[in-house]
Parts: sequence; structure tokens; C-alpha cells
Amino acid sequence: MAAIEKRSRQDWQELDKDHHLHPFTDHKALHEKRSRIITRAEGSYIFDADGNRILDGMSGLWCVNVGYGQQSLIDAATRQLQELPYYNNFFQCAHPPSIELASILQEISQPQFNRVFFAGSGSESNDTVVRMVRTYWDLMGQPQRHTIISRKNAYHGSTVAAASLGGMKPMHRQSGLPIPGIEHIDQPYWFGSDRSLSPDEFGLATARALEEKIREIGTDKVAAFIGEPVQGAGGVIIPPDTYWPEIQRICDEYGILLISDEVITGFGRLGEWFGADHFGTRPDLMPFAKGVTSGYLPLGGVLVGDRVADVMIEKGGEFFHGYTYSGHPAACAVAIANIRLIQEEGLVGRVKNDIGPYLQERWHKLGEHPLVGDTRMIGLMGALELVADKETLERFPEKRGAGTICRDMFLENGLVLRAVGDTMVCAPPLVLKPEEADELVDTAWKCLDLTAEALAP
Ligand code: PXG
Repeated sequence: MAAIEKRSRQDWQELDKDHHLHPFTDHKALHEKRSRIITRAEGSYIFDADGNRILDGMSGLWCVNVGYGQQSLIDAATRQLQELPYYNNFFQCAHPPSIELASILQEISQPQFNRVFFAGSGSESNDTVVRMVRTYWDLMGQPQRHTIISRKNAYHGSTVAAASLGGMKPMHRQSGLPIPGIEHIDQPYWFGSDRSLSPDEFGLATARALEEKIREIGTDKVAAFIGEPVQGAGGVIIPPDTYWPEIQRICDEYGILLISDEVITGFGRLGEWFGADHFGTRPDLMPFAKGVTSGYLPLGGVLVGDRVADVMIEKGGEFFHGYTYSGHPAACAVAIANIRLIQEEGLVGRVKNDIGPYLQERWHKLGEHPLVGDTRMIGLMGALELVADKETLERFPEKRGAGTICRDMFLENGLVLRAVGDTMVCAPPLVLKPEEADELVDTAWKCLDLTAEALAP
């Protein structure tokens, strides 16, 4: 018997409504509307229960880097499930997939990374970061150094510690967050500023807010700074070139740890293995997830630099932290196959030199549309800003819901892109073909026309 029944779209929708509470969802609104049921996927396309073929301009949730239907990943999972479907890495045990993956991650990352701590998701990875950073400073004999500085509008996950690191106000409001010892500074979002400074000046100014914050809190109290190389969920915010070098300088000067959250930017998204490689930073910790398995199975982890790992190993004492699924064997086997595929197909270089520049050039042409005030793209991660007035760059009033209207137009016309307010974001699979890139941009232009019509007074 098949594990999953064959049912009509309507039956799935009714069962879903009756029994399933979705993540990040207004449940009342969804009850009135019903879910879109996705049944299968191939390459860069997903298919819904009505058979509609939809170009997945978001790689699922920024994760399906190698695209759907890759047989080598499916085979790796199958083989591993047959051989050893589960065993843990607690109590001085390990298994070949977790060890092999740890050594491969060391090969593809910067030289300071020789060790990895596994988790099951990006959120768990960032919870690990909070625990590990504070443990490190305790071991260093500086237990007062517990404050982690992050940024407003950052996204680091949805567990209590990860959401606290994040700078999403509505998430904080809903559950009494952040937890103590986490502070947020302004983000390097030039388009969202008053634009009185040049992007380079603005990049320096927002980076220097870190220095001011460290001084305000006390130079002996700050443990670390965490940032996404490019903010994803916050609206694909690409910092000016001046930003990350200045952040690195400040971290070095004050001796605080630098954490590069690579959950979205890792595994080729920016045309390098990791976002830190693109921006030239040398992080001490790099949480990752998503693209490590291209989303085929859940896996996360933290790449731990020697500065931290050596202290933990030399000083000893149990690190009271870990998850049942830290280094799940099937997920690790899929990650190994995924990384090998990225290497064999040269996908990182393809993003940097081939499909990346190809899509970027076309994406920037969308900037000529009357509804678009700005376009940006780095690797295969981009955004465009919807504006009410192309001259003054004035935005639509929030209640018009321009971004949501545009997102729904995209979907009706066979394209998934995300709306973050009135910022439309895009992160297609790294295997995107040139003709699919053309389709993405042509559909986007047509839908911008339709959105403009819908928003016309
Ligand atoms: N860090 C970053 C930078 C992320 O983008 C997480 C951590 C948390 O990962 P997990 O695996 O716990 O979800 C993320 C996740 C969106 C969206 O709509 C973005 C994420 C997750 C869900 C939705 O943009 N990013």
C-alpha cells in the first residue's frame, strides 16, 4: 500500500484545513482561503494538485540549490536508510556519514574551519551559536562577555534564541523576546534609508554603529556580532562594499567573535561556497542549513573556527548541548551527495560567471518598469522595490498591499517569488537554465504590468 493516499485537490484542502496549523500563517485567513497543494517537482519547477507548472524562483524556501529530482541525492538517502537509518553522535559515538561530511565541510570552507557541530535546522544552528559563544567566553575566564550584537530586521530563525538574535519586531512582540543579552543595531539597507549618504558612506556609518554599541555596552561585555552576509528574509539587503570590511575591523579591534549566518548564503548562492568568501570576512562561527542538503532532508550545523574549537577542546568540560538529530545519517549522506554534485556540475562557478551574470543583467532591466524603484542581485539572490512614484521613489501606503498583489499575480502566472512588504525577492535554483531565467524575467515584467493596472487609482 502506498504510504500516502491518492486524493483530489479539494480533499487535500479540506483535510489540511481541519488538521494542520501552518508555519508563519494567519490561520483565520487561511481557513477562509484554503492552501495551494504542491504535489511534485522537477528541475526548477513545482507542480500543484491541478497540474499547474510553476517556476520556483525561490528554490523552495531559499534551499533547493541543486533543483528538484536529483537522482544522486535520492540514491544517497535510500542507501543510507537501508544501511543505518538512525544512530546518534552522543555518548562518544559517531558514524561514517557524519564524519565524512564533517571532513568535506572543512575542505570547502576557509582554513580556520576544521570542525563542525551538527544540528537539524538553521534555527537550531543559531541556538547552538548562542550557547557556544557564551560557553567560549566562560572558558576564557570572561563570563561577563555574554552580549551578542545583531541587527534590526535580521532573520536567524524561529526558536526562542534564534528569534531573539533576529531583529523582527513582530516576532519579538508576540512572545516576550528577545532573551536577555542580545542587542540590535541598524541594518545596512541603503534604499530603505533617507539616501542622504552615498551607499559607501552609508555602509561605513551602519558598520560603525557596531563600534558605538560595543562602547555603550562596555568593551569587556560583548561576546560576538552576528549577521547574514546578505539579509534574505529581510528583503535581500545587499550591504554596500564598505560594510563588511569595517565590521571585520571592529570585531578584530575589540576581540569579539564574528558570526556569519550562512543559512541562505552558503553552498553557492552568491557564487562562492559561503557569503563570507564573497565579502572577504574571516568569521569565527558559521551557522548553515538549507543548501547543505538542498532541502532534500533537514540538516543544519555550525562551522566552528579554531579560535573557539581549540579552547573547547583544550579546556574541556562538557558542552551541555545537542539534538537527537545532530548529524542524522541519512541527512548527512544527502549532504555529501549534494556537495559532490555541486562540485561535479561546477555550480558555484556557474553562479559566479555564467547563470548569475545572465540573470542579473535581465533582472536589472526590470528596473525600467514604471512600478520599480530599485533592483539588486548578487549571485542568484535578488530583489526589486515596488514604488508608487518612480521619480521620488515614494512607496505605496502599507494598506494597499502592493507586494502581496504582485506576489499573487506572479503565482497566477506560473512563477513563485516572495514579497517582503513591497520588496519582491528572488532566489532560483543554481541549476536555472538561461531559457528559465528569460521566462522568470518575462513573467515578472508581465505581472508588474498587471500589478500596476490593479493598483491604478
Ligand atoms: N538563518 C537564516 C539567515 C535564515 O534565512 C534561518 C536561520 C533559520 O533556519 P530554519 O531552518 O530553522 O528555518 C533562516 C531561515 C522566508 C523564510 O520566508 C526564510 C527562512 C525560513 C523560512 C522562511 O524568507 N530562513
